[in-house]
Amino acid sequence: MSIKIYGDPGSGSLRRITSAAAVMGVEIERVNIDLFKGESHTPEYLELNPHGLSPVMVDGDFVLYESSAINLYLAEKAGSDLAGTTTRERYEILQWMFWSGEQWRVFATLTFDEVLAKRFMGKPADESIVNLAAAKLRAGASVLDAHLAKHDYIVGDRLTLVDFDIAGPFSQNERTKIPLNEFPNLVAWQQRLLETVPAWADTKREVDVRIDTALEAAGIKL
Ligand SMILES: N[C@@H](CCC(=O)N[C@@H](CS)C(=O)NCC(=O)O)C(=O)O
Repeated sequence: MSIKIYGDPGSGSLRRITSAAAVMGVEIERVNIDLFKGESHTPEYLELNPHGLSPVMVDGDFVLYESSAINLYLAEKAGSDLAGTTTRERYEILQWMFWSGEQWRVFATLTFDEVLAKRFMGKPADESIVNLAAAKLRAGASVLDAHLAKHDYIVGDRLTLVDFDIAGPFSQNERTKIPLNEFPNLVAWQQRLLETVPAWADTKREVDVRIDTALEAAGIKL
């Protein structure tokens, strides 16, 4: 039975899973949901994830949400080293994953909601939220930038799942204008991922086409 992944092709979180699955050679069946049409809030979808968020994984009778948890599950199933091979490596990956969820991506998502999602609803962005998120992102980015001055990847000088987690905000930064380009080592690491991990480049194109097409259809110029 195939592993189903529900998500919108424009989602940076779906991208974290589809990229990791491709690198790990895990076959997945994509189930498209349209977030612009609110399809993560239908009664059927809320049975899968009562938070109304995507992506969601369904593997037989096992339903799992949160992209990092899904990636860890897929890595364990595939016996992949992307989740780390030693105790130290595994816990460093978890450390950065928790940090990324609580202190990093959340501010990129907040910016997306203000700058993009609200435009689709015909509402203006709340600049105080955008500014707060930018300050938080700058604080995180300056630590990442110093870390990446000494390392090619986030953990262990090779690609792991947490590179996709922390790179997630790059999925929308050209549109949301979050301040990532001020940090040269962060940008160089992102470029390295795009050049050395074909799935990361493929999924960037998928996100760009999906969001840019939706913006054009709605007549929104950023
Ligand atoms: N922490 C979650 C983030 C999930 C999330 O923010 N998903 C967004 C798309 S990237 C979503 O489903 N938004 C729909 C909504 O807010 O209604 C994960 O890592 O999977």
